[in-house]
Amino acid sequence: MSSIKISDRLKNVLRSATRVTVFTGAGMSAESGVPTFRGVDGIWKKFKPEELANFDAFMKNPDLVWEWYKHRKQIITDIKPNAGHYALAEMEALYRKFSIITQNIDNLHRRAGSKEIFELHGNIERNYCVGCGKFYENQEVTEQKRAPHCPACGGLIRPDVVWFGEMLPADEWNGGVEASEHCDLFFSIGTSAVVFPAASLPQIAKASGAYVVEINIEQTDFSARADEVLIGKAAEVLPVILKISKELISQK
Ligand code: BV8
Repeated sequence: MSSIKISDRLKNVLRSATRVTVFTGAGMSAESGVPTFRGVDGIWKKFKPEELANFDAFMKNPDLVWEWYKHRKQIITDIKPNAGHYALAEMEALYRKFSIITQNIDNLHRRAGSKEIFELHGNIERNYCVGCGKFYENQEVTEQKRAPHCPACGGLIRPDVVWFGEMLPADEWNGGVEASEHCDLFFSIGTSAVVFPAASLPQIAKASGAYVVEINIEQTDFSARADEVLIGKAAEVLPVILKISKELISQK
């Protein structure tokens, strides 16, 4: 039996909730083999993510930034959703309303079968031209070593992700705020809660009266404000929560 213990309070909320919102960060995909954002891997260690994930860096050295994203696109191509992604996809059917708000750009929630997903920071499988805005799928551009140029207008093509200093896509952000303001239960999973405005969502949920549960392998800047902190790997904790939810709801 798993060593993961959840409180009676959380069991009551899992049984009675009608609306559940889940907020995820890079730790959600760690067991799929995606390096966490601040644990930047290998050759990229010499760069701080903030130095590469910004528009000025791209315009100053498009080939370097493109090569970093090409490296990350390759990682994403080779990996699969983990048991945590699949548990969340299955939990969706247990509740009247179930929303996922992710900071991740790896598309793993969608590939695991989740339906309502707000991608706050974009998606690494999409690209667009900075000149005319035309979208390009990865297979149209990724084999190019250097930053590709738009056949339609000659502009530089960039990954469709939100860089530091850039606004989050309005629909995704507004959807994420609404899902945080109107839920009975809010999970904050695998995020260091340091990148804003995304990191304000757990606080918004708390202020709106949700029961807020953090799942992480260690304490974060938000832990003290959570109602409950479950220390463990997302891919191990979430299947346990799914199992308990199913049992509680079947007893209703
Ligand atoms: C903006 C896409 C405004 C690119 C990313 C206050 C308010 C508003 C903005 C700011 C502010 N203060 C500073 C800012 C600016 C900045 C910011 O927040 N900087 C930080 C560094 C201080 N924010 C922005 O620039 C945002 N835009 O504010 O625009 C504006 C206003 C007017 C006009 C113009 C603009 C845009 C931010 C988006 C940046 N893009 N990603 C890409 O990925 O290449 S952010 C990047 O960090 C990723 O999306 C990542 O998801 C995100 C957050 O990191 P985490 O997901 O939390 O990952 P991390 O590695 O940090 O942590 C992993 C966690 O998992 C750890 O806690 C670990 O313990 C845990 N873990 C590990 N393994 C497991 C696990 N947990 C469970 N199980 C495991 N197995």
